Amino acid sequence: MSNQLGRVEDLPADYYQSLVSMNTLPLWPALRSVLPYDIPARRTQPVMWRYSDIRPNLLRAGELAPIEKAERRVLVLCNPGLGLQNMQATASIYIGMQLILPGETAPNHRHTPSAVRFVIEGQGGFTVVSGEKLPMEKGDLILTPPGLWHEHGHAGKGPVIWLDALDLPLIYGIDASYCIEGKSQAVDQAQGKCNAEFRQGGVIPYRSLDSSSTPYPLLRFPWREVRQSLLALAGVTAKGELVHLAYVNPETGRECLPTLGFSAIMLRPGEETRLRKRSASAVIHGVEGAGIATIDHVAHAFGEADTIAVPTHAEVVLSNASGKEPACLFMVDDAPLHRKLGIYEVFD
Ligand code: 1HN
Repeated sequence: MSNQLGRVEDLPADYYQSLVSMNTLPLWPALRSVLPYDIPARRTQPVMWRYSDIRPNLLRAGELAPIEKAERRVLVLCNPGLGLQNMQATASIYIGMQLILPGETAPNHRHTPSAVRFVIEGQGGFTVVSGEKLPMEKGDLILTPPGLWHEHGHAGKGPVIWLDALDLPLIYGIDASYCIEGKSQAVDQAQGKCNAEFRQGGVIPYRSLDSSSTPYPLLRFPWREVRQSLLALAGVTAKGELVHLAYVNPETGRECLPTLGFSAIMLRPGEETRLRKRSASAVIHGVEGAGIATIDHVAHAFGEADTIAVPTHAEVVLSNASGKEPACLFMVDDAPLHRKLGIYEVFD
């Protein structure tokens, strides 16, 4: 164990200066900060963003920033522990809330970061991904995988607001983030084709057994069906066990995007439950009902559309505030990234 490594001040000033002048540094004074013992240095704070704070300011952005001047009209949820300007909810996860108004279009582009939308409110919004028009209904999860064309539109009335989650901090952090603009896509397939082909878990188009035409066969996960699945699972899950569903690629049964994972949790009436402590970071978002999320012993009372950052290695206890109604949560995490890197750990 070495907690007494040499400090910069222990070195002759001229020696240190000469190292700096040739763009080098000694490792030993910095080693413990980049490689601490037993638990990572966690800059991510367990903060909560209240929808009641964000919503009026997002609507104001609708007046202040015309869509042509914004491209995407978004307020970014920035973790103060990571520096607001870095636009990170956790070290790897970007979260924003996006507003589109009736008749507006957010132009077509594709980029290296992976993205998803989770719809918070409004009717008539849609996203076109790879030529497929995907309706946006409250609670729907819509994928825009890396490299796929996507654009948004709004054919209804009133504001449409959704949560964006991207692996932007990761992709930007490896100098790999860029986008390409394109002209508006021709919508050349029946609306929601993927939801007709991959209608239900456990049954997939027969041809999928021989070859996948795309690594992302299912682009939209309707909340209506996820909610029903949560209710069914709740009915057969022992008391004290978490009612937790993963969104997966229906052809592989594995995670549906390369770096980010998505899941839905139902807290039954009166239920209090602990999440398993693990290496991944996460963002929790209220979908239905209200409760308390205690992250590393700090309690956050959450309601619908409130969003909470969960640092790596955190202790998380979730409880439903109601004894009568279920509470539902949507979770984004970077567990797929950890698994790919061979660093995924569950501690209990
Ligand atoms: C993006 O492409 C969207 O397509 C939203 O709606 C937010 C934040 C950073 C980089 C790309 C979108 C984004 C983004």
